[in-house]
Amino acid sequence: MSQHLKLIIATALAGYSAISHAADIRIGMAEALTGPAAKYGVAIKNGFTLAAEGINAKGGINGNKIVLVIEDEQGKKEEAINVFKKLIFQDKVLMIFGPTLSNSAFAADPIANATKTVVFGTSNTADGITGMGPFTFRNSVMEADVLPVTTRAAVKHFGIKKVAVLYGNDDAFTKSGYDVFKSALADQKITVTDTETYAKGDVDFKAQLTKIKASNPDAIVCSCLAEEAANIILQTRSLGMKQPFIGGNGFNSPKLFEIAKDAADNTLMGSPWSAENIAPANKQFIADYKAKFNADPDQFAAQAYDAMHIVTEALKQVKLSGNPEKDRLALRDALPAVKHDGATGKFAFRRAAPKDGKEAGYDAQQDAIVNIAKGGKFVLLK
Ligand code: 1QQ
Repeated sequence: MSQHLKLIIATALAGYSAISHAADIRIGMAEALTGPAAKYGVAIKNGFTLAAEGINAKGGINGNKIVLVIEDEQGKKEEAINVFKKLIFQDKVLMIFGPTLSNSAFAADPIANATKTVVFGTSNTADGITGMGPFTFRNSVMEADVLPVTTRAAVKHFGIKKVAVLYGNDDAFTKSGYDVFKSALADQKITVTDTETYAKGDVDFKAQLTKIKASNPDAIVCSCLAEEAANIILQTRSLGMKQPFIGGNGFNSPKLFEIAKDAADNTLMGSPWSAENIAPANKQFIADYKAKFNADPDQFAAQAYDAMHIVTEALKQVKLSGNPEKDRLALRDALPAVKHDGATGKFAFRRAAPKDGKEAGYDAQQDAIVNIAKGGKFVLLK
């Protein structure tokens, strides 16, 4: 054998062993890093980054390092579609985390399902997300599981009997939250004094709030994203109304308090995560997050952090082949069995019911706890 041929074989073997023993695991992340939803998206990105760095520092997954391929979907449907295509076809990622909003997930997740690529939402809480197909997973707890617990807590804590409802009618998450609130209020025999809507980007809610004021509710139920929620709260107070708010997942952001400050006091909101949970996994997460980002984490960062660990648990069971199609299927088959006890507490997947006779994906099986805003932050409702 010529020296030249030996060299080629040796190089090829070295290359092969590099792939089989220490390959990069490329994971796509499509989140809203700019635009109105960026406060959520950046926290999510931080949660993933922190988790991936921690996992890599401990040797990675069976010796392989996680490499995050990060894309900004801007909180827009069309961008989410573009970015999903890039990640799947060009970057050939193993799976995708994201997108940030349910609204974008309804546009982009079908691409992941059509290409048999796992898409894992850590912040999508609308109904029907996992109905898009068997490759859609989420660890974000559905509004359908959280809101009835929150309204029940509001009755107990404030003794409310009648509420007004306000929601955004052109966003998948705010609409879905409205539907869930509506049926929870009916089930719990809470009277609705008035229902009002707004559209994405609205900044003046005085017309709706004046009608709500005239209907004299005990509390205001708001299915809104954080920025709109905060402005609604401020304008409610400027109209002299003192009613507490009851919100959904959109309220789970420091942005609410950056804008509304303590005008948001007494708002009730449900979430699986709390900064006050003193379980070791959560204490470690909070300390590491503060050390790295010099800021307090939120629920969105915690869910992203846990999701990376959930995928890591699944990948530990998988023998990666280097063939993206095969590896994507292997990941999808390994994920459902994962159980995790992380920053957000005990977690398991729950198979979603088939939709229109089509196989569905997996929702989060996790308990929600109710928080109350006090002095510009959420604390556990005791
Ligand atoms: C959704 C949400 C938002 C609040 C995510 C940031 O829950 O769009 O489903």
